[in-house]
Amino acid sequence: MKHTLLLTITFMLFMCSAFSQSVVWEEIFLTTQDEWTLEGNWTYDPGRLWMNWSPETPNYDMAAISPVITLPSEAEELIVNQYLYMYETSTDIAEISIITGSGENVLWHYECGQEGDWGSADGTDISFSVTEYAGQDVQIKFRTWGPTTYSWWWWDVYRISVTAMFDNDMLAVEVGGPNNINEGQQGSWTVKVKNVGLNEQSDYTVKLFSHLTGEEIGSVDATSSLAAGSEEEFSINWTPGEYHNTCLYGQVIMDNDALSTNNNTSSYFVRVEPDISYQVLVWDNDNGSTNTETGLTDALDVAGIQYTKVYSLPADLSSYNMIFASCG
Ligand SMILES: [Ca+2]
Ligand SMILES: [Ca+2]
Repeated sequence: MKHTLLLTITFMLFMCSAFSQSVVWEEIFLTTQDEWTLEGNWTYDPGRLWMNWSPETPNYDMAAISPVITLPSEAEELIVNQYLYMYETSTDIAEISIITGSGENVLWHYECGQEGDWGSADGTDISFSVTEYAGQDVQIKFRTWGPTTYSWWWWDVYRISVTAMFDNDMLAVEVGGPNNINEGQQGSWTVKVKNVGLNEQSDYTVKLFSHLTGEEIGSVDATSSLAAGSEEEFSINWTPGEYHNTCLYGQVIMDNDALSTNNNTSSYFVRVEPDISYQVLVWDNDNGSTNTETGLTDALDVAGIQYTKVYSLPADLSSYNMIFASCG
């Protein structure tokens, strides 16, 4: 009985921590990585940091070392999203370490030359507790060594993040609703928020803004309590005036919120249609290629703009106000 109870409590604590972590630092390698130290075959491409087998190098020992990361006192986990892709069996080693003011500790030691590939090609998470380094300045080090880089294909690192667990932290998740509406017409958008802290919350406000004008579209106060790890959606109405394109974003505001970097959602495109009718033609003229025009039609679809798609150009184009052609 005691054991069952203890297990249940441990499980609940684990569940709670798993649902209540805030991302306090994240790197997804979309911009140049000047602040990283990249040795040997480690390099950067938009979307990943990676070590390639080429140029073939004997007796190699190559590391990629992150800039200094200041871990908050509530730091919980380091999460690495990666893929190790091996070519042949050998004695190569891959390691992930954490460098602190007092030295270097190995978090992960993997005999890649023997064990082979690790993770899936589009990235698999591996996580490490960093509670013992909380409050410190650290660096993350990816290192591999062995007889020759020829035994590798490559090692991809797609994303590195550090999570923390705060008592009070609200997260603005996303905006939902129409992408296309007529000027003067009322629409309703939702802002989803999540309580990623440990405490229940009831005293917070959710707002919706337009990027183009900076206008605050609406504001709603929470009326009930939100448990740790739970999400809630708030509806906000908007009757846009003149036609324009904009992006909306949601915001959550709470007095004692511990982390402000997660209080805004990403942008949500909205097109306010003018009160005129117009005809759009998409001429798919790419010799049967199926994807040449999709960037175009996807953009029109997202904007909610109706169009007629044809494979040969009509003789009479006088009814169209806009004509797009894909060539190939
Ligand atoms: Ca927050
Ligand atoms: Ca086509």
